[in-house]
Amino acid sequence: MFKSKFGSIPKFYVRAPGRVNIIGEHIDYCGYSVLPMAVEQDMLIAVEPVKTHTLQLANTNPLYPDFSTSDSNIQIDKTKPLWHNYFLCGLKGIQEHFGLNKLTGMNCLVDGTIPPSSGLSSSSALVCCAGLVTLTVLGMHLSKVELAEICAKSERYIGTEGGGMDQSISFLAEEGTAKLIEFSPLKATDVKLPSEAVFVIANSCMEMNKAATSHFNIRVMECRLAAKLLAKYKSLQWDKVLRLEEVQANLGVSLEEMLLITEDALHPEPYSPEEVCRCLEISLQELRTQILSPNTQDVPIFKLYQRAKHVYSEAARVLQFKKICEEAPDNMVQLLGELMTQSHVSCRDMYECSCPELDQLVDICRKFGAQGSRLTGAGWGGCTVSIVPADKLPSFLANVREAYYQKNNRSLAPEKQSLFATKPGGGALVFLEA
Ligand code: ADP
Ligand code: NG1
Repeated sequence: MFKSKFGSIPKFYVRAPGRVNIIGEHIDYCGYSVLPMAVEQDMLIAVEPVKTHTLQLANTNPLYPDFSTSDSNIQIDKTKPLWHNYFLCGLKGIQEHFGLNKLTGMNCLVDGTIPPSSGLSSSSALVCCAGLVTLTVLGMHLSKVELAEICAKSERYIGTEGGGMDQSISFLAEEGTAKLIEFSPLKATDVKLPSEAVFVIANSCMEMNKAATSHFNIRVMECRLAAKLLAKYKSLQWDKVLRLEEVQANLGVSLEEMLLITEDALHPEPYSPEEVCRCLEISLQELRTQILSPNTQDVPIFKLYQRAKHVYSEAARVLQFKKICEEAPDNMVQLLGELMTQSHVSCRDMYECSCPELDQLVDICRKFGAQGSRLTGAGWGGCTVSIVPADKLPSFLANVREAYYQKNNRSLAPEKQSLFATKPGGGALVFLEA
């Protein structure tokens, strides 16, 4: 296909994997550690560097049209998350890092096997792959941590205010181990998963594109506002605070104490923008221009209590999960499963990022032998991840296939990657010709 598109053959190939987040949802952008692993599904890009400053992109999937540009001033339209814009995010991040103002010329053919908008990070895999492609064409070098940080920042050009989990695991993953990803400074530590259990991904078949709706950014802003209100309540310098983790760090208290402080400081009834302004003693204009993102300017209510409760409790569950993996007690799979199910309940009830199909799928997975099950990734659709005792895997897969997919006429098509067991895969790589 590369030959027929560009009349030449590729000089090298780059792959970057998607990921499944085992536990720690919607907390990376609050500064808290998460626990993902890379999946085998990835983005693969075949590349030919060219001397002209022209970028030509093609895709093996006809859903994604060809794109080409020679414009050195890389523009990314935040209102339309078209596929080539994710590539441009990665490219722009690297060019800016090195202060380059001429477009890096190349012909690229992209091939992806990660189901899109399903919580397995197809978007970040594409951004990371494009970043590593650009770095390789330029003949420059960066550490994996630097690459992850650059790509986390540059994916925000698409308009979503994400944390850094997806880009970090795409670069820092290693085969055979999940990772605890910590931020500021970015660090990945091995977490050995139980050998007697299997992690199974099931796709609800409901797609949700983060950049095309405001759901995701509303949550980021709710967490930001909750952090500011909590900081003000505790007489901290609230205007400098952006993330819930900063409040905890400034107070020097435990996550359990932060849950109690949240109960004292915030109320469960939703906050109107006017009430937020009264609490912070700022004007609506200041709220909009100095705190909120462009696509959350007209949000009528903010659920600050519920979002903060989710974040602090989820951050604690991640640490408990890691501790159980380290101590490996006899009932380890059951304990890990309980944490995963608690995480789903919190995502569903406090964070409101689930949907009826995900809830049904989680129930079905638990009914047929999963010790725990939860939505994974941003939510509002996409995939679940379940922990299943290895000896129950065949019956689990057969029963879930029948109860969720066949009964409801939902797709088992290979491209949907509907239901599969997965193991921790390796991170991004460049394949050069020998
Ligand atoms: P995810 O949760 O998978 O990261 P997003 O909704 O954030 O989902 O991003 C999905 C977008 O990524 C798609 O709409 C598309 O623009 C891009 N994308 C995903 N897979 C591919 C692919 N194989 N080729 C090109 N673009 C892709
Ligand atoms: P998805 O949509 O699953 O790739 C998003 C964010 C993550 C994280 C999760 C929720 C981006 C690129 N990704 O992941 O950083 O916040 O939601 O835990 O914004």
